Amino acid sequence: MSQNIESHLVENRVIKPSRDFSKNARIKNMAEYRRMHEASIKNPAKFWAAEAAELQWGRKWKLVLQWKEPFAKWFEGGTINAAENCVDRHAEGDRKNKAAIIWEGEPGEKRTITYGQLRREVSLFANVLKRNGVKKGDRVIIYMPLIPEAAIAMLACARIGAVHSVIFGGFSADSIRDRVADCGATCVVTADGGYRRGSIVPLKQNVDTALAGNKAVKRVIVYRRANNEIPMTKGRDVWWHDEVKHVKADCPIVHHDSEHPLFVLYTSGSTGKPKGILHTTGGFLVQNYSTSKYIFDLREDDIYWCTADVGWVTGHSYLVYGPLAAGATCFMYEGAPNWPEPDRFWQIIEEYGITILYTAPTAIRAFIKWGDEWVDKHDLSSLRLLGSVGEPINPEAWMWYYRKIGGERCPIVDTWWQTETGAIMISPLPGATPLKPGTATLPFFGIDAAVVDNDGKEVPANVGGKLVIRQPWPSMLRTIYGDRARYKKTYWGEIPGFYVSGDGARRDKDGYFWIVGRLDDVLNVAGHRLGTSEIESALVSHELVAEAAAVGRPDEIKGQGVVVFVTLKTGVKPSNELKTNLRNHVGKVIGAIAKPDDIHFAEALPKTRSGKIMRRLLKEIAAGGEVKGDVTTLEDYTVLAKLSAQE
Ligand code: 7RM
Repeated sequence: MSQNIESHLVENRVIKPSRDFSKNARIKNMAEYRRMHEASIKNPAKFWAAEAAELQWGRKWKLVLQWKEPFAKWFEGGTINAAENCVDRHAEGDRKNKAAIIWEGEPGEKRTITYGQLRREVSLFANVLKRNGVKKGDRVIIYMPLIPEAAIAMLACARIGAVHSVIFGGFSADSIRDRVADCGATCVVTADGGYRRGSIVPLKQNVDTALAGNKAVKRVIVYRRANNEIPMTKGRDVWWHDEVKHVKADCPIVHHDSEHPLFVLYTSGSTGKPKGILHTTGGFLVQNYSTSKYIFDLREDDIYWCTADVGWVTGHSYLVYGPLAAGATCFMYEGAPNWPEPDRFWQIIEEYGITILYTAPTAIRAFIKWGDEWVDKHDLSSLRLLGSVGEPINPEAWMWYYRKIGGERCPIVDTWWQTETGAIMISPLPGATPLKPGTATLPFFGIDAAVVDNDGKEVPANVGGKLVIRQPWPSMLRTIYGDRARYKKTYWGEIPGFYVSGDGARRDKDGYFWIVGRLDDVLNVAGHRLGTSEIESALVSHELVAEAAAVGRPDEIKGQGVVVFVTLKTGVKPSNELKTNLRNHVGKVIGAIAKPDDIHFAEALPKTRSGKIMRRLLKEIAAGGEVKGDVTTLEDYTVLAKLSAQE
């Protein structure tokens, strides 16, 4: 039996960057990319030092990298302040009155905050934190709606060297309780409530439930957002708007060690129990600044919109730290994409003249499902660059995004990275890389990515294996909070010297990386190891299918049978005939080996709050059992009940 993952899906479409885009891009062609990438792999310290030099440091570093596997120190001896780089640096000179954040609330309120104003807001709140006893190194939980104050609170922590841990506004009291305890937080920043699909999420109430019996948390600072009635616990709870009245708008910058912790973020991964991923300051900032600049091709007049919530890593890296370090104008929207109607995103793009849109495949598949008529109502001609992150993007969804949203004018950067990697690792460069729908293409500068077998040996083209990184990079996680042994074992214990990502991948003849899914999800059918993404993409390429998830089910003869859960486009009726058609369609696109044994039609698939399909749960359903695993990261519990109940 082969240990490698097999690949059967063939994608031949290639889309070259337009001359117009390349002309103005920082990296203009593949020769330039290859030359720079090669040099950066031979001497990563040189590349990263040049990028770091574009930021503001208190004291310059002595050593770019100190590597004692698996522990890295980047920019050793240097001191830096993330808030200074994201805010103060732009608050003087030409960008002082430039919009840093443009925000729209779900009910429709609009706010614009310039860099000058952002410095004032961040400084005020940093002083509020200090006034409330928060000191350098203390952990602060941020549990907020997607409002500017979420970013302000993060940057205020960074300013004084407090370590933030942002928790999704969609998570429950239980999730808060676990995370507060795990990171030993002493302060919680929250809001009375936040808006989601027209109703109010009771954030403060969840915090109260989570903190029942907790003695470690001394302060809860509450921002008034939704005006819902909430109780305030005397001696513990204070209002944000009252507190700022007592402090000055002047909070001088203190530079922290480059390796000073910036934040802990709990992974809401689709498998297992959440881990507290720890990131530090200098390296995180450098790689996020650098990737924002090269991959999103940021320009002074761009209005850049990353649709991620601050509660997941994309919100940290590409809604706050990366683009602000680059002095960009960031758009932020609080609510749901289908509120009040499924065209909210397109309306926003038209109204604000968004130029760069960075979103997730789960959202793109939802838009396809809702129908083109919602897109057709709007003028999207301001867009010039599109991005995708979070899951493999099915080639058909990619084509729709390219044609329907990008008007065949905008390059798509399909960016592969993880909470653990802290910043983008594999991605096209929009002015240089010829695109193929469904692949994140090639590694960023300084990133030594490879696809290897169990012994760490690179596999030939089009053979699947483990996606690894063979050299440390600046924004890599430093540890799992409070558990160095688990860090070592999980990421560096499998293949000596290599970071193991947990993803399966293959490289094509051009060296492009195709992610075939999480290795825990790989199917084993009659000795053939099949990644989930190819089967799913084959289904999504059928005109009636919106979304699909493939899992294995124990099979006496084949080892595993293929079971798929399929969501149909709005208005399409499920039928047995359609099942037969879909089975044959997969057979035609991939081959008989991947033909599903079972097809379940589902109204919706179980997903994490960040939109990743939770195949682990579907696997339990496919095997005919109940769902027993951890479901705390599930977005919508009713989806599970509906799936289990149906035939
Ligand atoms: C940024 C983020 C990480 C996992 C990762 C992959 C999957 C993310 C892509 C992707 C294919 C992509 N962090 N993933 N981006 N797969 N193509 N462009 O998502 O920690 O929440 O998830 O997400 O499996 O390991 S994360």
